[in-house]
Amino acid sequence: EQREGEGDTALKESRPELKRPPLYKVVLINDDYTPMEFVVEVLEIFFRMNREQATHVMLTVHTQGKGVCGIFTRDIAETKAAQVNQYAREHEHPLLCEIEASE
Ligand code: TYC
Repeated sequence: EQREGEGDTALKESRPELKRPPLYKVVLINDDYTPMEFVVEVLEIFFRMNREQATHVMLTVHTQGKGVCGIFTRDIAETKAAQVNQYAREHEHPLLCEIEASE
């Protein structure tokens, strides 16, 4: 059992047990070289944020060292992180995107 309180409640109460998949945070890591504007564009393109949301997340990463771009199932999280890292390399920026378990 991954989450507390589920048990065999479904059987006892004949309530369907809806299993939620494990979730993963996609996080951006700060560095000294990637331009702020590029990070904002990445957040707009790959995480469908508007400029205000993207700027807020970028500044969180810049000041706190890392920040959450979104929370997804494992496949989606891995794909998003890989897409961001490939896009950053194509533009010769050291920007790093990682995933970490959530919950
Ligand atoms: N620290 C970078 C700068 O001052 C900006 C930056 C923000 C870089 C977020 C990476 O994930 C990042 N240009």
